[in-house]
Amino acid sequence: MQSSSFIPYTRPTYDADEMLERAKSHYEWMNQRRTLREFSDRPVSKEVIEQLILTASTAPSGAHKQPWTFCAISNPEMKKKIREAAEEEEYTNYHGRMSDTWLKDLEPFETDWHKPFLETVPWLIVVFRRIYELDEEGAKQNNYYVNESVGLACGMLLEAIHYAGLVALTHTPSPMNFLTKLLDRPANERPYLLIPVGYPASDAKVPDLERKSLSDISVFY
Ligand code: IYR
Repeated sequence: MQSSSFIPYTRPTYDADEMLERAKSHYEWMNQRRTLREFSDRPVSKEVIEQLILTASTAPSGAHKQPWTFCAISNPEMKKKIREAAEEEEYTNYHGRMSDTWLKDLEPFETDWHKPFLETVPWLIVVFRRIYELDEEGAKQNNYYVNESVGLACGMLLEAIHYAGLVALTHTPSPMNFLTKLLDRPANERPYLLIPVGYPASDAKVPDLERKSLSDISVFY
């Protein structure tokens, strides 16, 4: 069994006013984050993407197993392959695999099976969840709370992208197994999210949406 040791941990604290001010200004800044579907081809450095991934990897995870792999793709041929495979799946989705209600719910977003942004954008980050690890004997050891852990890491990745002044789309072409094949990922990894990252196109628009109010989303006891 792995033994663990503990080290001291402290953080700055704020008085009540400053705390409230920080909480408010962080909300206001986070509330400016929007999901984008129209990207510029302006390059973003690999160093930036590396830092974003490091930030995502600070997420908590079940038993600290860190059950994630982030594949960052800037290679144009690989982006083209991913676009073609994603569009093939999405074509089928939009032509029968998605229910009428689902299609109706998507109307305000004006999405369809075309995914040109998968080639335009400088980086695609494909997040894989690692459902098990192999121990020294080659036996499978399941990871814990993998969906929760990887979901948290993706949330932190989106926040890091926003903080860097970049934009992203949480894209889930489904089924996503084509990503396992194209990126040659091992059997313990499953695709979780495909996140194009870059600058917004100069004429980018986002739907005029409202977020639910605090009273709609919270209950205090
Ligand atoms: N994956 C498809 C459909 C889609 C589904 C949901 I739920 C969205 O919020 C947006 C799109 C696509 O990317 O077009």
